[in-house]
Amino acid sequence: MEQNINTIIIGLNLDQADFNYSMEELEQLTTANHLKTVGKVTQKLPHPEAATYFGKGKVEEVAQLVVTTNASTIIANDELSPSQIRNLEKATNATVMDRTGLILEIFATRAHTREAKLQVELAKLKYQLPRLRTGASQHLDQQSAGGGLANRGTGETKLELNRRTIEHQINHVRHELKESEQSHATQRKRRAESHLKTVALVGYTNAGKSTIMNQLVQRFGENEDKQVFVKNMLFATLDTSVRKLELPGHRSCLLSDTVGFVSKLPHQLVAAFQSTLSEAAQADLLLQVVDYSDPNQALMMETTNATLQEIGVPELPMITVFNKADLAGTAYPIRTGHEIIISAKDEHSIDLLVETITTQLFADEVVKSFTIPFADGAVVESLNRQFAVQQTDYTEAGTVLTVRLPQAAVGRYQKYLTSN
Ligand SMILES: Nc1nc2c(ncn2[C@@H]2O[C@H](COP(=O)(O)OP(=O)(O)OP(=O)(O)O)[C@@H](O)[C@H]2O)c(=O)[nH]1
Ligand SMILES: [Mg+2]
Repeated sequence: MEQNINTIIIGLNLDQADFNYSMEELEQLTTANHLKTVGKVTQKLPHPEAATYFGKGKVEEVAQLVVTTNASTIIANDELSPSQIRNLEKATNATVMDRTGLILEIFATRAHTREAKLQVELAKLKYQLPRLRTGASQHLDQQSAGGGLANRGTGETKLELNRRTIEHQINHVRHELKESEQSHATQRKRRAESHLKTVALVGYTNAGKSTIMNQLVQRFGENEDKQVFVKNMLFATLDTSVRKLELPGHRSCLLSDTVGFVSKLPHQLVAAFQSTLSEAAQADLLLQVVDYSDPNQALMMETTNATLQEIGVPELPMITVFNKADLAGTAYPIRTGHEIIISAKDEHSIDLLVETITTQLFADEVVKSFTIPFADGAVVESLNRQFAVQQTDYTEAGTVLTVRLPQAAVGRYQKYLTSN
C-alpha cells in the first residue's frame, strides 16, 4: 500500500456552489487512500480544457509545484478523459489520477467480503475499459519513436487484445457476482416470508450508521455480540449487515446497515454495488443518518437523496437522524415529527430513537379479535406465526385470538372477525 506519497490535488471551479466543500472532501479522500496532500491548485473556468483539464498557465503552475513539493501524484477533482490524463502526465512528470479512480482505490483496499471484492473489481474493470487507450497509445508513442509506422499494427492488436481480456474478465466477475446475489435474493425472500418489517440505515459515509446499528444490537439484538465494524474513516462499511431486533412490546424488526455515500460516487461503483445498496429499497422504513456536527450536512443530505434515487429506492417513509449532537454542541435527544437529534453514544438518545422507529413502523397496527372454528386450525397457526397474539381463549365457537396486526392484513381474515 502506498504510504504518504506526496500528492497535489487540483480542481476546476465551474462556478458550482459546493466547490470548496468538494475540494475539502477530495483532500479527505486522498488521506483515506494514504496519500499526503502537499499542495492544492484550483482554477475558475467556464468549462474544462479538452486537452489538459486546466488552462496552459495553470498546468505550468502545477508542474512547478510538483518540483518544489517533490510530489509524484496529482489527483483531479473531476473525471478526466484518457487524453487529459496523458497530457497532464507529460506536462508534469507525475502520475495523474481522477476522483473516480481514487474512490475506486479506496474501495479496493476496504473490501473484505468476497462479494464486496467482486463488486469493486467489476467497477474497476468498467472504469479501465474506456481508458485502455492511455496505456496503449503511450505504448504506441514509444514504438513509433523507435520503429516508425511499421509497428503501429502490433500496437493496435495489443489494444484489441487488452480490450478483449478486460471484457472477458468483466463477464467472469459478473458471473461470480450473480451467484452471491442469488443467495442474497434467497435470504431476502425468506425474510419477506417471515413478515418482519425492515428498517434500513442510509446516509453519508462516516455519519455514524454502524455506530447506531451497534448500539441498537447491544440493547435489543438477539445476539449482542454481533457488532459491525466502526471506524472514523471514509467508507468503513462496504457490505450489508442485517440484524434482528426485539423491540419493547413484543415487536421485532430487522435492521440493515450498508455502504455510505459520498458526493460524485462513481457511477461504475453504484452499478456494481446495486445489489448491496438495494437492500434499502426493500425496507419499510429508512433512517437517514446525518452528521449534525458537519457544516456541510445540507449538501450531504442532498447527495444521499440523489444517490437513493439513482439506485432506485422508492419514496419510502423516512426518519432523519441528526447524529453526533454531542459534537455539534446542541441539546439532545429531541424529536420533532420525522426528525430526531441524537448522539449515538447516549443511552437516552437510543431510547428515543427506538420509540420513534416503533411508532412509525407499527403505526398501521390494530388490535382485533378473531373466532376460528376448530376445523380451521391452520388459521390459528398462521396468525400465531405472523403476528403478535395477545390472548388465546377457547369457546364453543372455536379458538378466540386477540391479535395485533397491520390494518392491511385484517382483510385476509375478515370472515373470522369476532362479531359482538
Ligand atoms: N462523538 C460522536 N462520535 C460518533 C457518533 N456516532 C458515531 N461517531 C463516530 O463517528 C465515526 C464513524 O462512525 P461509523 O459508525 O463507522 O460511521 P458510518 O456511517 O457507518 O460510516 P461508513 O461505514 O463509512 O459509511 C466513528 O469514529 C464513530 O465512533 C456520535 O454520536 N458522537
Ligand atoms: Mg459503517
